[in-house]
Amino acid sequence: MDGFIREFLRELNFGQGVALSFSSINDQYLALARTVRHYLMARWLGTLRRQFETQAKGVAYLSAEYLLGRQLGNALLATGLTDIVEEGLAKCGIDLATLRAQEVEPGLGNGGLGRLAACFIDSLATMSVPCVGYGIRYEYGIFRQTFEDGRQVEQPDNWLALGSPWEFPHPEAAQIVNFAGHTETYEEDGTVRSRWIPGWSVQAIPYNYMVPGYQNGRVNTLRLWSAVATNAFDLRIFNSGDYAEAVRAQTFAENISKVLYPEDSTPQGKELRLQQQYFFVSASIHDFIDNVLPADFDLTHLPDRVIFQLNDTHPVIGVPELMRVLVDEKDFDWDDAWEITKKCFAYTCHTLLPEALEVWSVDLLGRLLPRHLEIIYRINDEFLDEVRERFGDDELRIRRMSIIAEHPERSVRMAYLATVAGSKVNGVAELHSQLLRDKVLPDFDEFYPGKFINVTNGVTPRRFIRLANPALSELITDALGVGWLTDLERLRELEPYAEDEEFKERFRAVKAHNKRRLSRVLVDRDGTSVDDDHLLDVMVKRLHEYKRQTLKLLHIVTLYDRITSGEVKPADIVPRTFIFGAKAAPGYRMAKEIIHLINAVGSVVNADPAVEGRLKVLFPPNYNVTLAEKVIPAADLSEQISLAGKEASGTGNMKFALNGALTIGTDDGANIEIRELVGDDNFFLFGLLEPEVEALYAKGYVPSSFYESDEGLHRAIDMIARGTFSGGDRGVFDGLVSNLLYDDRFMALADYRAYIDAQDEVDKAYLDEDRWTRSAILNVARTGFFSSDRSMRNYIDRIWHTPPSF
Ligand code: 475
Repeated sequence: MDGFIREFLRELNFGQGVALSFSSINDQYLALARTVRHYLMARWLGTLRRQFETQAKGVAYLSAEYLLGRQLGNALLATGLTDIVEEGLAKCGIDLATLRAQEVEPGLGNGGLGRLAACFIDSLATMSVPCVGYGIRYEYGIFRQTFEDGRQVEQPDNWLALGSPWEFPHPEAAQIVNFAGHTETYEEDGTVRSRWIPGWSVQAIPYNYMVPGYQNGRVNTLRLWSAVATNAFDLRIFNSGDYAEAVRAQTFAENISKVLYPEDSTPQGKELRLQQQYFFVSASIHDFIDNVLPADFDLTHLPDRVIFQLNDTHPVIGVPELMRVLVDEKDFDWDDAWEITKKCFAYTCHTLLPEALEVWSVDLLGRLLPRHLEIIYRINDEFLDEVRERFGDDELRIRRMSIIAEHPERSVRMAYLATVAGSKVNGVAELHSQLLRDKVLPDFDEFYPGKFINVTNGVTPRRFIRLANPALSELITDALGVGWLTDLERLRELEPYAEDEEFKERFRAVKAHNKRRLSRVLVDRDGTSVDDDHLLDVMVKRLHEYKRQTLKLLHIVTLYDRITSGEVKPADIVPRTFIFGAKAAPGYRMAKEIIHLINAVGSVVNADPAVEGRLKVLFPPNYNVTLAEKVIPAADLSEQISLAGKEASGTGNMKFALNGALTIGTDDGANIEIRELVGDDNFFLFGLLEPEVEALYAKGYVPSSFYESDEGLHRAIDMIARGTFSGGDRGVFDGLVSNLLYDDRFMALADYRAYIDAQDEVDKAYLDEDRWTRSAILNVARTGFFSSDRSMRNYIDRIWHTPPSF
């Protein structure tokens, strides 16, 4: 420990340049972070050296998003230094928890997809599998959400402002990324070839981040790219004397990595977004070839060294880019290049919503990446020839399968390109993968037998159990000993403890402790609190109509109505605190109206003495990974209520179950697998099944008929429409109410009655404390399957073939 104190004070004095007695909390945090990273440095360098020596095959994970969460706690856990550091700091009069709270989380992702990438790279490091995560170092991550009069207001997330002790810039390893211009043909050795004469270029500067394995001596790398203007570009303009123009060019270049697009699941087709995608993918592919492979490497063998995993379609432009590198830069002939490329990519799809499938207009793509468009056309021509060979001139089929869509405008379907190029295509939960094959890409499934597989998502137990829930972790370790954190199926051994009175008592104490801890956090950040004896009912996820936060609201309004109308006495209702956490994409109007309504309902319910102590609605702003780590361990009930067939997987659902919350959920995404594992008795299932949803759409869904025929629903909607939550003003939520009554694309009204009935069952179950605890323990014991280590094992065995290295 003395060694640690010495190192820490040295960092504070010589790194940060302050004396302990004059240091701010931020000084102390930065010095501590740098001290901790020293302890990881030897492992990192060792990993890089061994990687270079063995040249083992590795994963290059290509993702536009990494929603990492805070780094300090995870780094301490990985090194096993937490206790020493805590005691050492205490000797200096410093509280570790205070320094941990000082860290601003890198919010370089929107939601599930970005958080999944962060869980996956954690698991790969822990499993000693070679992996480089490639992405973008956004200067501004996901916006900070505030509320003004109940409405969402977005603030810039300047996460780098107070210093960024976890990153290592490497300007010497910069890559040049070209854009625009034109292509020209030329003749060489009697063949006609094409080449790209780019119009402008930017530099991509890599910033490296450590990805420490859990106490295994390995540290992998996350390499995020930042855009700056190229020197050459600047110089030319500077020399022409136009200083102002030169500075403008610099700003233009730096815009590329300026900000994360806050749309989740709804691509906007913006040019800057395509620039971001090509920027990081091109830099990454070149980086891998230049810096990870030896100088004399024969790229014929590239598939033996790397698999580029495409995290959704955002990096799919990497397919024509690798073709361009091989054919135009490395002189491969087309067919050989295509054989190599097909083996080097695999594609994960994360959605089923048609509007979420990314397309780029040929016009835009041709302007920004003219050579890539040519390559895509040739890939498509040869692919469609193969289709014709198999199926004859089935023109409808050809149109359906073409990578190039003709309507409403000519555009490139990125999911199709990824499917044609990828060695495997995977969905993220059983149902999702099934629907992907049957509904989204059926022609491709027929054409490529065996290409489509399922890999159910997972979450890292290091962050989401050990770090987020130390009290539960200690209880588990007391029962099972060590080792379960890297072998999560061992949680099964907890099953007998579901009948053990002493264990149950301790389990309840853990939940109570986590509720108090959450309450303190909420008091500090928003001046709200959670009541100890309330059932804590939580819905945290992006705000989306298909996720149906509105259905949750209808339940709350119904309970409120039952009390205020005198139908039930306040004392006869199970007291609940509801917590919402959700950001809406800034341009998604309906989502923003739903946020407004949640806040409006909260204001009225929380201020009404008639329900005091019985119902409380909290909506802490700016839900992020940091808050998730406090909310999830405290929850009793996990809300997973998407319309069946719409949520690809969900990963929050897994985190809740692993932390001993019971799920109320539809037959959707990974909910299905959770229920199968925990058992029907320990899961509250409700709602239409996916085929029933389809049947109802087909026959013509009339939401108002549900409103007409269900009194509870009628009353709840009328309360909103009447202005109960808007000071009597009927206009405020008119759009939202009309949408529910006359459109309701995601069938909240159709599922309302089943949901309310299931919630009434929840109340009954909660009143039986013993039964509830038993179920909660069984949820923990039976969901070890959802470790992202297991997901990674599936990818490794079935897609990547990248065994652990050392
Ligand atoms: C699914 N994000 C979850 C999770 O597999 C699933 C899309 C476009 C631009 C930016 N972000 C996105 C997503 O599509 C996304 O997060 N999808 C989610 O991926 C991990 O568990 O069901 O909705």
